[in-house]
Amino acid sequence: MSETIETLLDESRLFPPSDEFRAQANLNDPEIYARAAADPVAFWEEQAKDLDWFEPWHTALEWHRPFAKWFVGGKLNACYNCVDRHAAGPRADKIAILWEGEPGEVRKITYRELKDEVCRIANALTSLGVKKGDRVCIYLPMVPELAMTMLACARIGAAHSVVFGGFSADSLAERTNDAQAKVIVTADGGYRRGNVVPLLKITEDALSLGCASVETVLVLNRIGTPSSEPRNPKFRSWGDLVLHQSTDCPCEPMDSEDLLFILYTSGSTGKPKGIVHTTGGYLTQAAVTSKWVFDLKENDVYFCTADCGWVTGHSYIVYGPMANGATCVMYEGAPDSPDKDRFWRIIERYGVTILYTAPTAIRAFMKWGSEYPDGCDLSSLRLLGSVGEPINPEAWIWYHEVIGKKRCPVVDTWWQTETGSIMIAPLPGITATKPGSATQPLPGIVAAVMSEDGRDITPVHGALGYLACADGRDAPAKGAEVGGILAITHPWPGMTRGIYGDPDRFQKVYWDKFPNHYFPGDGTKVDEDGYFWLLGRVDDIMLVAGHNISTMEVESALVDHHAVAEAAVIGKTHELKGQAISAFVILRTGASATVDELKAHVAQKIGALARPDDIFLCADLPKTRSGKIMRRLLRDVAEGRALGDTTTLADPTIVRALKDQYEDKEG
Ligand code: 6R9
Repeated sequence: MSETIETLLDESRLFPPSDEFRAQANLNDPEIYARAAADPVAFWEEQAKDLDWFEPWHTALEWHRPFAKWFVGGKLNACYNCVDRHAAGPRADKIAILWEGEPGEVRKITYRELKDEVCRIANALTSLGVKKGDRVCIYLPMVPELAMTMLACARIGAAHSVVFGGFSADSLAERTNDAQAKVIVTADGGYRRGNVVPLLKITEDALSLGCASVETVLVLNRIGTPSSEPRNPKFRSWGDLVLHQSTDCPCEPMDSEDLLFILYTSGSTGKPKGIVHTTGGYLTQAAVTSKWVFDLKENDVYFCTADCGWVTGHSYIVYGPMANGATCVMYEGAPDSPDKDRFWRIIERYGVTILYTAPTAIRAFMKWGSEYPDGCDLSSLRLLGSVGEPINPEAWIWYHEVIGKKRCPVVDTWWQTETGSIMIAPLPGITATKPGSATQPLPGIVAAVMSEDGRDITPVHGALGYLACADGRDAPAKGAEVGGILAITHPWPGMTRGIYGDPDRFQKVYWDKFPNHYFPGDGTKVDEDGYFWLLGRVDDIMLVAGHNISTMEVESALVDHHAVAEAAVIGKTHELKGQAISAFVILRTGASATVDELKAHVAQKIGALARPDDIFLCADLPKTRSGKIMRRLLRDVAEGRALGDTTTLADPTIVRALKDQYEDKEG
């Protein structure tokens, strides 16, 4: 990480918007920042008016830290805003979803057709007894029915909890039980890199672990294998239940603060947190940030490469773009299937104008070589986005030059499952970008950099550089950066309303760190222009290929193996994935297990995404006198650095021996 910081701070290139882009941009007057800052609540009220409300709100914000309520008293329906209002107007025959399956099938679904499909699914769920307030777990591959089922839930007022298809039976069962889901919607399988992911089999395994709340499993036939015949009395097939349903289904009027969805994200304790989002505030921010940050317009063909199993797929495949009536490209599979030019072929085929992807993918494309994008016509592109982890300047420049041909603004967007929507990002018609910086908080968002001891050290920017720090102390010299911990200091509409069923944990994880601010868990620097440089997590969460995985979660999976006595897991800097999972394991006396067996055990417990890259079997781990494992030193060992401060260790010889052994093994 220290190397990353150094490369970031050397970065001084500036990319102002071109005159041509600025002239056509949705936002091009910097005055919006000052207007929003003058009264953020009034500003967000203005944005909420872009949505269709059945009944207006009476109070814009009720704030009882840490719980916010936005647009209180207002009634609306997210599905109505994303589907019906387009299907009923001039966008009825506009393509909403342009889908490509990994094997190559294409489906083009208009807003009118989308409404019919969503209504059928909504009626099917209602026929299964799903009512407003119930939870539905969605465990589907990236097929249109995934987005449709999310919208169908929103239509009838049921909350969805989408579980990414790469999660294991244990993870699916844990999430299903925590949400007390009544129905699981899954498929017989999905395609990934030419293989079939056996989602139905995994769902069966999850049920056999005990999912008492589940009354029905609705099974989509994606693969079409004979084994997809329902084997369990709870299973109902899509063909029997959905296809003959009526295409009429009213939209449930939802209170602005009614639950829209739960999405699980990794927590430092290992137990996933069910992040709660409600309707009015979430949808307002998702919709408006799509328009601002991606400069989304009527004729755009927008391609976000995320999976709907993550928040990016929720806010920037489904809710944000569709609230704007956009055409969204959705792709089922891997970027290198059948070949490493799959994304570029998709862009060429459909004339994609906006691409939103992740640094881990960009680094893989760089490694594969420019010949893949160079072999395709990418001239339709006009804007590029990045999300999920810090983007290193080298990857940023490659993205800008090789994919964007230096024509397309690059928007690096910082946000989280918990924030609901983008928080820190450039406005492409206004902001001059710097490679590696997400630039500034969006209008209406107020962020700060805090010291470890909780002081607000945000530089207050004046015409000649810094005037002072927010806490009144001396300003840093011009040219210096201020480093610390990111905080969000004012409530925002898309903020999570809590952890499902666990208000104490919500308070503890996000609100105890600073007396008045939200603590996202990220480190940041702010430079002399007031630009934020997000530096990764400051807690025990790893960002592996952009996916959050807690060290504790992987450690628990390892010690769950009968041969393991103790395990310590760290995120080790990795060229492509950002971080790779590296584990140090002590086996029980007399027990034996191979490294491959332990890796497979973790994949089976959590999912393939958590499989450690390397496992090092050792005799001892470095611990403090109070018995805490010092992961910082294990990172030094794994990354081949000189050992940091070892004075607090109970026995400093352990880590030195470990380092020698590790280096012997690495050769
Ligand atoms: C949207 C999403 C959130 C964590 C977040 C941070 C990291 C995301 C980033 C970024 C630097 C960016 N992160 N975007 N770090 N620059 N542009 O990824 O949500 O899966 O909840 O992850 O990802 O560490 O705290 P989520």
